[in-house]
Amino acid sequence: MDTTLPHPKWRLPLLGDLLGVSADRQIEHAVKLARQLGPIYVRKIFNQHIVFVSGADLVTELVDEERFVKHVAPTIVALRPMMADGLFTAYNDEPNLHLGYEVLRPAFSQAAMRRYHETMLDVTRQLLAHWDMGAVADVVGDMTKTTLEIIGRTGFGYSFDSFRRITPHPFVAAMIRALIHAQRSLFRPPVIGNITGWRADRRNAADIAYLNSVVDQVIESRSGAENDDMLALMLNSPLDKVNIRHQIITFLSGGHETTAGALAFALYFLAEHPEVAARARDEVDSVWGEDEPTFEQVAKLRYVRRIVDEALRLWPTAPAFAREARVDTVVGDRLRMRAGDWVVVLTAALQRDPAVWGPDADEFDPDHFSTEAVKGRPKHAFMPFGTGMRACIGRQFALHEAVLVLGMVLRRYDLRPQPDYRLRVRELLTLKPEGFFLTPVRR
Ligand code: MNH
Repeated sequence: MDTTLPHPKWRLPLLGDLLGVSADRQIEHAVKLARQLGPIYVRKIFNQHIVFVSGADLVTELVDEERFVKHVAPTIVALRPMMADGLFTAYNDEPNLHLGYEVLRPAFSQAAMRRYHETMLDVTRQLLAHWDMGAVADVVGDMTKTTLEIIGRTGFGYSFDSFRRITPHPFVAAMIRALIHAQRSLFRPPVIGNITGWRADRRNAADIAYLNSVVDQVIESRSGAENDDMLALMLNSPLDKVNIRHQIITFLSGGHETTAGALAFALYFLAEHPEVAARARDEVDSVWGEDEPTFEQVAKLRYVRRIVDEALRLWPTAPAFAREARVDTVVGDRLRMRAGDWVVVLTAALQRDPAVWGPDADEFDPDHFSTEAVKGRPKHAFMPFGTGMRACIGRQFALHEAVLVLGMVLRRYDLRPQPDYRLRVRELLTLKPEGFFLTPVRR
């Protein structure tokens, strides 16, 4: 790999550029470096050189599926103890990747979304009932309840009873610990880290065993009746039991974390921008009226959808993905790659590049997604759901869910932020606002 690219100054023989950058500040740091060093740079982390790309022209080459493919990067490999050859963590040549796609694609068709709509609505009603009590709302906690409940019930006919709990379901707690463990394992010094980390490893093994036991319960509680959700599709397929377990963990976690984060960021921006909230509410009132929305009416909220897009532009909750060269190739005349070499596409920086998004790239403005604005912009400057063959399978699911929830919330409440709150972002493989509360007040 070519290492003559711009790079940070500090180079320690053992740690590389890691000095002073904790495992849970990696994205923040990577974005800062992109601002200092430009659209492509290289970092040394331990003994590995990693290239970060955030320029739209370079990225436009990297999405070319003839030359590049998803790379299962170390951040994803770290999840394999939990998700093995499930769809997200599978290597490109694993048989269960292709079989899994074949089996699960129908669960993400438009017809399937139509079937999930009523359940999504029902969970949203529970959120509103909860917020009707008028207390200060823990936004990330409540969005997590909402999205976990939605994926549990639509995908697997299983409720975590999230809204009847004071503390998060133990499944969520175990998953968060497992994610923290995976994230930290990436920054363990080689060899010695495995010795000092044995206690954490043991804890993690217990957490994963617990996740598996919950999933087994989800499967057992299935009555066998006619059903066409994700679980039914898998149980009636050649996928083996162990792989089904890994797919379920993949969907339960991937299916709720990123969407909960996206909703929480959108609510943060709505609370900070009452003029945007007012315009969105006008749209909801005129398109939905007083009734509960039908499936078709959700996608008609064009402005609310732009709010979701804009929140995902500024804070892509899955903030990066990796691309691997399939052949020897050169990217933008400056990056020579051998087949198998890979780079990180830093969406979190790409989507704020002033060269593409203009001088107000850091400002929240849903009109960044007006028809005219979209027309004048390179297609690949916005990729919160990744790209190509292995782009997010849950994109339509997440968008339907997010627009539905925001529409229902906007129609019913004024959102009062805490006056002194400054946005802090928590990184746990995905991004979420930290310590963000607001008071929903009935109109
Ligand atoms: Mn989702 C892949 C972002 C919601 C299931 N998802 C990806 C990728 C991104 C992504 C980016 C590509 C990662 C990569 O290239 O390595 N996903 C999101 C975001 C949201 C989201 C920002 C919500 C907002 N994802 C969902 C939902 C589900 C889901 C909801 C399931 C119900 N996502 C997946 C799966 C993959 C994936 C499964 C793996 C696809 C693959 O690697 O082939």
